[in-house]
Amino acid sequence: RDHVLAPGAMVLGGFARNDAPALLAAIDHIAAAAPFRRMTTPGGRTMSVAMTNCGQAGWISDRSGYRYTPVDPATGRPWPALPVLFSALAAQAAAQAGFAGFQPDACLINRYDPGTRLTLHQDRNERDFDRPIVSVSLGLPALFLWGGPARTDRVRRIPLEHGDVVVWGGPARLTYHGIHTLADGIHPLTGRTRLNLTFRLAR
Ligand code: MD3
Ligand code: FE
Repeated sequence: RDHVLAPGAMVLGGFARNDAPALLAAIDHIAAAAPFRRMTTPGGRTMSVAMTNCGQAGWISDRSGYRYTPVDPATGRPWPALPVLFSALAAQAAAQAGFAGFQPDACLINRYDPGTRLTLHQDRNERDFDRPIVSVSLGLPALFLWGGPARTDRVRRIPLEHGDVVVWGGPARLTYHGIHTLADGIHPLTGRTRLNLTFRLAR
C-alpha cells in the first residue's frame, strides 16, 4: 500500500497501525506534561488546531512569529523527551521512503476536533530542507490538501487515514499543504479526534 504521491512524497499506507495504541498512550503521557494549547499566529488569530511537542525542540507560534524553542513557553520546562518508539518509527518510515539515517529532534503533535482545519502553508522553520518530514495520522480520517510550490497552485485532496504515514522530502519538502475542515465522526481509539505527529530535524 506504499505509493508515491508526488516526487519526494511517499504514502506508507497503514505503516503505524499496529503501533497506534502505544503511540496514543505516549501522546497522553506527553500532553500531561506539556498540555495541548491553541497558539496565536503573528497576525493575532487563534489557530483552530491544538498543539504540543516533544523532543529537543518544539514548534511554536505567537505574536512575534513561528520558531522552534527548547522550552515550552506554557510551562517554562523543556519539552518532554521524544519516546524511543517515536524516533524508531520515524527512522523506519524515512528509510522505507529512501531517506536513510533520519534522526528527528522534534515532534509536533497536532490535535483536530470536528470543525478544525489547517490552512495552506509551507513548513520553513527547519534549518535544513534536505531532511524529510515524517507525518503519522491517528484517529479520525482527514482530507489532506496538497498544493504546489506556490500558494496559488492547484490543490489536490488526499484522504489520510488512521495509521497512515507520509514521508515528505526532496522536491516535495516546500510544497504548500493543509488539512480540510475535519468532518465529525467517532474513531474507536480516539473518539471525536484526529491526531497527527510530524517528525522533523529542526536544528
Ligand atoms: C508536506 N500538519 O504540522 S501532516 C504541520 O495533518 C502540518 O496535522 C498536517 O502540516 C497535519 O505542519 C499535515 C503532512 C505534512 C506535514 C509537513 C509537511 C505534509 C508536509 C511539510 C512539507 C511538505
Ligand atoms: Fe505543515
